Parts: sequence; structure tokens; C-alpha cells
Amino acid sequence: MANKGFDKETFKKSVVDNVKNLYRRTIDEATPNQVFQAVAYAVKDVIIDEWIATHKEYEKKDVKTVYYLSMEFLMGRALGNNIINIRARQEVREALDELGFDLNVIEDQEPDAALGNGGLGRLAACFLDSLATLGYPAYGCGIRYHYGMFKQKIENGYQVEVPDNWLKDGNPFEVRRSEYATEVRFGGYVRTVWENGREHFVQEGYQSVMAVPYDLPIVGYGNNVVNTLRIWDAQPINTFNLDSFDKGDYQKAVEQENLAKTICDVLYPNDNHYAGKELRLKQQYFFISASVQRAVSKYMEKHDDIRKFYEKNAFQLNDTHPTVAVAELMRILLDDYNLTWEEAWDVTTKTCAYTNHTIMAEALEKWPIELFSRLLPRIYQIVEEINRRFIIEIQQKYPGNQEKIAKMAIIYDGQVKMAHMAIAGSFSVNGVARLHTEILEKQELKDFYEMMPQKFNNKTNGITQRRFLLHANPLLADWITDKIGDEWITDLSAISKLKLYVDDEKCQHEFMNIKYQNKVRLAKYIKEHNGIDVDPRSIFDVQVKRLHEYKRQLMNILHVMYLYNQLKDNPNLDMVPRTFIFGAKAAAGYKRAKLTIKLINSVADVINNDKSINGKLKVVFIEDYRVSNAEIIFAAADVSEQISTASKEASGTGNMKFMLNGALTVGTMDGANVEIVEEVGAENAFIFGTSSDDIIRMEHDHSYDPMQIFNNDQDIRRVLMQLINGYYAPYDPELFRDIYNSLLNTLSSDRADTYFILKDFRMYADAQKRVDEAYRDEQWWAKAAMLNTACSGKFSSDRTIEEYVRDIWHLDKVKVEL
Ligand code: 26Q
Repeated sequence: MANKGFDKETFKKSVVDNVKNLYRRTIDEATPNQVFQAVAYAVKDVIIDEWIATHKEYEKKDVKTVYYLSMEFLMGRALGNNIINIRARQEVREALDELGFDLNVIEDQEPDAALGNGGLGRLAACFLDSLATLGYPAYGCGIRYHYGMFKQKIENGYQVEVPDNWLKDGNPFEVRRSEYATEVRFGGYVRTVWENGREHFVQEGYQSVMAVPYDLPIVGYGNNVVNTLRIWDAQPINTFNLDSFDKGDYQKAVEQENLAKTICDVLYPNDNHYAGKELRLKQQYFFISASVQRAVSKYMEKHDDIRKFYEKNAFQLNDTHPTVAVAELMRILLDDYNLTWEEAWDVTTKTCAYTNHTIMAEALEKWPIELFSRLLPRIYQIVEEINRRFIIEIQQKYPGNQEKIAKMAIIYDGQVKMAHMAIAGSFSVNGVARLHTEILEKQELKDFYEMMPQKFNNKTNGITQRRFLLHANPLLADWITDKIGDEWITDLSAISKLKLYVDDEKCQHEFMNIKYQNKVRLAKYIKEHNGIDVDPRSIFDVQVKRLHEYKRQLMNILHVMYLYNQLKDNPNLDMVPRTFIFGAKAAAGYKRAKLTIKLINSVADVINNDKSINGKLKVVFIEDYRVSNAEIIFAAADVSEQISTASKEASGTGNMKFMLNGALTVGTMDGANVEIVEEVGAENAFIFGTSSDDIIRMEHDHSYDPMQIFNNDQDIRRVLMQLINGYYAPYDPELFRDIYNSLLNTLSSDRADTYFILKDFRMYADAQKRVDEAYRDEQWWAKAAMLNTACSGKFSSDRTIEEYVRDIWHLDKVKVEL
């Protein structure tokens, strides 16, 4: 377990010295935040040698490298994770103890690196952890947003967004690499010149910014491997020429400076929703151009034939957001290396691979031609040519079929369709769970699948057990290691050995006792942050994820309202006390999502202050749900709510984090829930709801009518009426009218109850009834909870990464000796 090279006394001295050098203070005068900084630098000191050694080894072996291109990396905190991965947790804890500090308090000083919205960004972070731990050469490439995901405050029940100034005290782990700064160009026009009997294209009158990389270490677990997350920042370029100080130049200089100032300002806080903002496209091209330029330069430092670029490099596109990489790589190959179109296209389509994360129509990126061509004139020319040739291919396959072209063209209806370009420009297209990939092949991307089935494949998502068990749940982690050894840390399939113990009553007690202690820890957090008392003996029923209608937090809270009605009718109702816990950020402009947060808080206010129900029901909305408090929440959950409308959640990854920590799933047959149930057995989960096939069918034939359900089910009717009769908002009875309308009124959206909440409500309530009954049988529950942990082996991102390597990237493992 422990790190042999780690010396506690040296480390202590390093911390003390850092406090002196950074703050001119002795250690006993230092604030916890100053100690955090000092400890982080001391840890970086240990990491840095491994980081250098890793890259020396990569160079020596001339390895193939994957570039994981992503607009988002939702890293969370680094310190605790890094200490764990250098396997020095115990020593660092002792060192700090001896200096008079508590490691947990010190870790708590670190702001989350929240450079992502939710699932897609956190997946990227888990993948980096797995790549380093498995010893694969990899770079994450992204943006150094100055403001990450906003902090959420709840005021009077409403979400208020507060800027996340995460860099204000500096980031001790980052290294600025100005030697790799590179220019990125926007706007202007393209001039065609003839040279050596060939057309050449020169961009002129453009504005440019300097892209400057900052590197963050990604520490593998106990293997001396340290990979790099490279995030690019923008800096004004120094072309301000005083000699030619005329009005035009001055204007341009100011504009360039503003461009550099705005590009990396802030992460767009939209999750699964496209907003066609010009600045967003600038962000995309900015980090892609810089990353691709650098990857090509690095390759050419050691090779002479750019035509073989793909032999040493793979670009994985995390959704369509980085798709401009296809055209940017083409541009560099054509304009800078003078390859022919055919040669350049061969290299590009052997380098790029695309991961799809959603089938939601409103998330598809389509850029207006006007905007795209104005901002990226040379890139647009290349996209036009890609499109022209792609259409010829379609015509060859389907002669005379105009409909196919309308459905598949990259440029159509005045728009550039990024998903179509990603598919055309990649050798691999993957979904993120089996069901999701099937839906892509049979429905959403059917035409593409029929034309090029060989590109399509599935890679079911995973999560890193190092952060979400070893770090987040130390009690359970130690207990598991005690029982079956520590192999599970780097090979989660080994966790199945726990199955031997699921019938052992002593083990059941120990397991549930750890769950209880984790619930006490969360109860304490809730008391400190919400001022609400919750009973750790109640069922902790948790739904934490971004707020979105398809995820159906609304169905959850409507069910709470329904339970409350039952309790009001019958205060002696026999039910196991339950604490419903929510955590969710709504995109800042997503009105209905924000109103849902207000509804949850309004219901919480009424229920939590009603003495007559004897504490049988509590509702808690955890403010500012993020990676760092997620770690506390998953460990404490009894019930995991995964209740999306079937077919809408591509995979989900929270579902896996709950399972790993021994929670039972209440869920629909959607995303990776399908595979979770396959692993743990349907009898150890609470599955309900309309199937994805039936949902898709009803979406097509418009046969669903929620009003019928409203008319025929008086419990549902009563709950819905409470949305508009002031029951939860006496001061403003109309407050929740929009939510009521969304469920029943076809005028408020093109279809009422778009996400089939009323359709699934009864089945959901039944599933929840089964939870209540099952929890009473302590032995049954303990066994089922242990089985969830024991059957979670498939859902390690280590497994996912091995599949990407085997089927897509074809990387070799590297060993690093110090
Ligand atoms: C697009 C354009 C403009 C602004 C923002 C966006 C944008 C940003 C983020 C679009 C989508 C996202 C995020 C999507 C996402 O998180 N998808 C989730 O990905 C997870 C990892 O594969 C899956 O588990 C989830 O099911 C899926 O919803």
C-alpha cells in the first residue's frame, strides 16, 4: 500500500519551508489555506520527478499518444487524489498531524476545479485517471477557464448563480509552459495565390491571440506515471506596432486584446443544451487549433513523414464540441505541409474518433454558415470541400436519393452540422452505453450507420474507483481491502470477491454500520450547510445530477408531494422514515429547471416544518452540488434515483458511483442502468417505467395523452392541483403554473408532458413502495447493498479505457522506473 520512496521528515520540512517562502510565516502562524498551498507544493515536488521521468520514457519509446480533446474536464479537487495516487496518504496524514493540522481540513481548503458541467466533463476526468493508472500515453486538452461552473446559492428557495473565481489564490499544481505558446487566428478573409502550379490559401486581415498552455499533472496510481492535462489560456499577441500607429491599427489592437480577454473567461453552464453563441465557437477553435498545432509540431520534431501522423497519434473528440479538429488538422496538412486533399483526408480520418453523448435534439450543434464562415474563413472553405466530397459519396451509395443528402449533408439549410462532420471525419463513432449505441444505430444516426456500419461501436462509460471509493469512502475502502485485499484498487473486477461475504451476518452488520457512519457524516454536512436535522436511521434517497426535464427531478418531487398527502390523510401511516435528498444546478437561462428547484425547496419548507408527520418525511436540497461534496453524498446513499425517461439518458455515471458505494437503484431501463441491472440482478434494484421502445413509438405516433391520466387518477390530480392552488406557495398561487402547464397543456410546449412523467408516475410510486417494504428486512437490504458493490466491477473507467485502447486507440502500455 505505502509509498517506499516517500520520506515523512523530508515532506514535513518541505511544507514548513514552503510556508516560509510563500508567506513569510512560520508554520504555527499559517492559516489552513496557506498550509494547503504549502502542502500542495510539497506534493508537487514529489510528483514532478515522476512527471519528467514519464515524458522521458514516452520520448525514448516513441509511443503512440491519445489526445483526449474536450471542452470540459470536471476534475474536482487535486490534493487528496494526488496523495492517494502517490500512495502516501497515511504518511501525509501523520506528517500533518505532527505539524498540528488535520488533513481533511487542509483538503477542504482547495477549490474544486469545476471546468465542466456534469457527466461529460466528469467522464473526461475519470478517463485521465484511468489512462495514467494503466500507463497509457495521453494528453487531455482543454481550456483554462478563468471562471468554472458557477457556484450555486439558494436564496428564498431560488437558485442564484455566483461566479466561481477558482484561480484567485493561484493553482499550486499547474505549470505554465510559455515555450509552447502558439498563435490562433480568427476572421479576415482568404486570398488565393498560385505558386509552383498549385493553389495556395492565405488568411489575411485576421485577428489573432496567443494560446499559452498550462499543464496539470495527472498522477497514475502507484506506478510512477504522470500524464498531462494541458489547458490553454489566451493572451494578447504583441503586434502593437507604435511606428504604424494609425487609427486602423489602434482599433485592431484593442479588438485583439479584447478577444484574448474574453475567450477563456467562462465555461458555458449549459448541460445537454446547445446555444449558438459566437464566443462558444471561438472557444472551440481556440483550444483545438492550439492543441492540433502542438500535436503536429511535436510529432514532426521526431519524425519526417507527416503522412504517418496517425501511427503515433489519436484524437478522441468528446462529443461534437471539438469537431473543428477535423478541419483544423486538414488545414495544417494542406496549407502548412502541402499534402494533397486525398493524403490529408487519409491522415485525418485515421486520426480522429468521435464519442456521442446524447440523442437529445436540442443538444445538437448546428452553426449558422454566416457566423462560421466569418469567424473561420479558411476552415469554412475546407468544411465546404469535405461536404462536397461527402455528398458525392452519399450519391454513389444512394443514386438519385435526395432525401439521404438532406438528412446527412454536413452543410444544409444554412447550417454547419457538427455531428455529421464528426462522423464523416472519424474512423470510429461510439455511444456511451449499450442501449444508447443501439438507439444511435437504429434511430438517431440510422442513415450514417447503414452507410458506414464499420465505424460504429459501443463503449459503456465507467468511473474511477480511486476517487469514488478509495478517496470518497475510506471506511468502506479499508473494510473491503481487509476482506479481499487491495487488488480492486487497480482491477475493480476483483471486487466480486465480496460476493463470498454477502450472506455472512457479521459482514452485513459491518457493511451497514459503515453506511450508517457515512450517513452521519452527510447529516453533519447537511446540518452545517442547510441547518436541517436529518435522521441517519431514515432511508437516504438521493437524486444528484444536473437539473433537466428529461432527468425528471419533477417526478421525484411530485412523488414526495403524493407521499405527504398520504401522511396527512393518515398520520399513522406505516412507512419507513425517508429523507429525500436533491442536489442539482440548473443552466442559468433554463427557466423551468430553476422553477423546479424552487418547487423542491418550497415542498421541503412545508414538509420539514410539519410536526404532525413525526419526522417520517424530510426533504433536503443540497446547495452547490459539485465533485467535492458528491464524494460525501455517494458514500451515504441508500437509494440511488436514476429515473430519466427511457431513451433519453445516454449512459449516466452517477448511477455507477452509487452502486459502487452500496446504494440500490430506483431506475428506468435507460442508459447504463440496463447494464447495472444486468450485473447486479433485477431483484437487487427497483426497476420501473415505460420502455425506450414504447417511448420512442409514442413520440412518433403521438398516442400519449397525459390528460387521460389526470382525469382517471385522483392522487395524481390532487398533487397537480397543489401546484396551482397555493398549497406550497400561499403568497403566490400561480407560482408553479408553468410546471402544471408543462404536464397538461399542449400550448405550453408542442406536446404536453414531453418526458412522460404522468405515464410513469404510478409505476414509480409502486417501485418506491417496494423500497419501503424491502428496507424493513435488514438482512435482505444489507445483502442487496453488498451485492451492488460486489457487482460493480464492470463500471470502472479502467475497463472502459482498456476497450478504447483495444478497439480505437491501439496504445502500448509504458512502465516508468525512477
Ligand atoms: C453545447 C453547445 C453550447 C453550449 C454547451 C453545450 C453542451 C455542454 C455540455 C452540450 C452538452 C453538454 C454535456 C453533455 C453531457 O454531460 N452528457 C452526458 O454525458 C455523460 C457521459 O457520457 C452521460 O453519462 C450522460 O448520460 C450524458 O447526458
